[in-house]
Amino acid sequence: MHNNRPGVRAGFIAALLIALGACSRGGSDNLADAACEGPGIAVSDAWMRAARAGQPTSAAYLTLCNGADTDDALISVSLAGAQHAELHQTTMKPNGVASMASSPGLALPAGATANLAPGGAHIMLMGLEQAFAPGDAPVLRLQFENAPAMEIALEVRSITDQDG
Ligand SMILES: [Cu+2]
Repeated sequence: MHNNRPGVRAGFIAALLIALGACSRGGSDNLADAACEGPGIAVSDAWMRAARAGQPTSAAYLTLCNGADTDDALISVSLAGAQHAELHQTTMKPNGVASMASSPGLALPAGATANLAPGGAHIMLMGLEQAFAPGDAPVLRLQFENAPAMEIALEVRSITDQDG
């Protein structure tokens, strides 16, 4: 039976190293370890929550993969049909209440993948001028510190019950 022990311990140490690696990134907790191959920045899984007519706000999410050799940052976003869009970060307070604040930019180190997903970083869409329904393809414009600006069509998903 005790033959199993080294395996168990190795597994525990591996888990510990993964946890330490996650902490050492210091604040960039949206970064994932998924491999990212160039050239340039690639966007995937870009979507926004559907919005009814008259609804003032919604949120958009996406995955950014910086395949370039240089660090970059997402510094500005805008959406056709929304007066204003900005990067937000949702955090959980000690009392369990979620709150969000605008963040100045999203760091994209060379080779890193950043996930904007419900409960974390997101693109806040404000001053909506129209409804957004599944089947629409609103255009999101992304501006980076170094890479050229990019326009992508968002998939609209009928999830409206939650902010962030
Ligand atoms: Cu927000």
